Amino acid sequence: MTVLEIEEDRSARFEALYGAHRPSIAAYVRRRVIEHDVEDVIAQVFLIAWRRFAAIPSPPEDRLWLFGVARRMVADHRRSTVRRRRLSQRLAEEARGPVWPQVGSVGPVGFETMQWRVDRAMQALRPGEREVLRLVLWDGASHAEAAALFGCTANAAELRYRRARNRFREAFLAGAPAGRARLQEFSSSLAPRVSGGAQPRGGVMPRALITGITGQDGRYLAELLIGKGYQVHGMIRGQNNPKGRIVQDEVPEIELINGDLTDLSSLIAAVEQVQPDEVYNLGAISFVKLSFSQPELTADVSGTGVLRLLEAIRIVGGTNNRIRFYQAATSEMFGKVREIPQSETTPFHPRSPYGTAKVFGYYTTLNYRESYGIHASNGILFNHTSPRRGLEFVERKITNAVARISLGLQDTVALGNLDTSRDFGYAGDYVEAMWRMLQQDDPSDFVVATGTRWSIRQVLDLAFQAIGIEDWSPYVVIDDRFLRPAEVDELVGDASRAREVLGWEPKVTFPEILKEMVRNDIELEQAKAGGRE
Ligand code: F7E
Repeated sequence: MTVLEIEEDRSARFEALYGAHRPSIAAYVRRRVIEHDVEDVIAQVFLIAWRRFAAIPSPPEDRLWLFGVARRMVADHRRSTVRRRRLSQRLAEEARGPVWPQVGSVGPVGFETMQWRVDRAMQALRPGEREVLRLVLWDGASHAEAAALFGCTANAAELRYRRARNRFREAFLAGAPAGRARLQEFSSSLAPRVSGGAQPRGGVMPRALITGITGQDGRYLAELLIGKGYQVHGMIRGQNNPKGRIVQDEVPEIELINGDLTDLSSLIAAVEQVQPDEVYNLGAISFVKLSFSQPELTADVSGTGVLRLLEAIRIVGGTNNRIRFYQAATSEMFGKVREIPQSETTPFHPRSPYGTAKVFGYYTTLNYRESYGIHASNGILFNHTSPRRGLEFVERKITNAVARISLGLQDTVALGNLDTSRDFGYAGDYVEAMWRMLQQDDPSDFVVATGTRWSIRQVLDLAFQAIGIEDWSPYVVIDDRFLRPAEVDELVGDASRAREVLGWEPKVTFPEILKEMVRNDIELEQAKAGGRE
């Protein structure tokens, strides 16, 4: 049974406006409620939307409103007496605890100090705001229950709650300058029923959401943050994505969440559910050569995807937005370079659909910082590598081929332009710079590079030397298939600003990491060959 079938003739306009959103609402609901209830919940969402169609605040076609209804339905669906009892028990336990554990660099705080800060912040609120916060946060009431008590719609109650929560945060911070991470943890641990997404969590770990979690940088960053005491959520695309299992085997602490940079509603849902302190946008179509054959998809994922994620952060974070954002910008934006070395002030001249998409992402990040005051930073990272680097990128392609040649599994390696040069660093060092950017008081943009330049010929020298071969020419063939319509000839970065402001330095040199990659590839190839025997 669907509402649309029953009511079709009564509102063509409704159908025109909302029919289009049915698939994404359905996908949203399906991800969150148990299978046999899905159709009912979707039908109810549309029934409510249809009944209140005329009263929907303008613009009436705002699909976010429809998602608001869906969220509340999902929240209602999930609510149970058992859950509610567990929640109040947990709140009572937390309130009794003598000490708030350490968060990041902030030391432990006695509960009394925390209580005092909370009381002060509560006193700074208007009576109506206090009422809604007490009801929803402390008593665990749903927005629908709050609405019944206030005599307004659930939607209005939710809005009122959000406003109150934001003002509370503001007042709390005014009394506790060092308490950003702790406050977010505190208020979100007390916000189990908000919009049906966030659930109560124990502890006081800061939360990070990482897009592109299955890539090289996502995996290094997740490990770094987990080591620093973060709860890490990795966004993953598609159903049963096999890469998800690989990542979880490698770093079991990561919690995976569904979402797609090409789907705004899934990003809103992810940000809503995770309630992150920090969002790292590492997701992209990152292979420059591929971007020439899939330019539109590249623009959508690597360019407009940034805009969508920032929109999700803007919408969920509300006024006085506390979510910090990192955008993985790139040296490819410099393209046909205007100066050597390239720094934060060097003009951009991208040479590929990938580069142009990243320039869009860069300026969008800047724009959300300036327009909405979001703590949003761009890391302009030069090439960085590791044993986890994808086999399509030149340096890993070379180390893997060298390993196979040394084991007699392959005779030659086919490459494109050997005369280009890049500034290569170690990915493990570069994720440290990302994190440092988000710990600054003010958002900004930083070049992250080693300042050293290596041509592809030099990469071949180093890799072949690792297996004792000085003259690699018999092993390398040039193949036009690996050439690009437009090339970036030489990149080398000036990371002085990152050094001065972030105190960041690369620790591993390129020859060191490349040697390690050859060793690792030999091991991998031996293991594979062993498995085949
Ligand atoms: O190419 C040349 C190729 O694909 C490097 C991405 O992580 O870094 C990376 O982009 C150079 C180019 O990386 C082959 O023409 C020669 O000049 O390894 P790449 P990239 O294009 O520099 C930046 C910072 C990013 O942001 C990107 O996401 O090597 N080259 N022969 C070759 N490249 C490849 N892939 N394969 C060859 O056979």
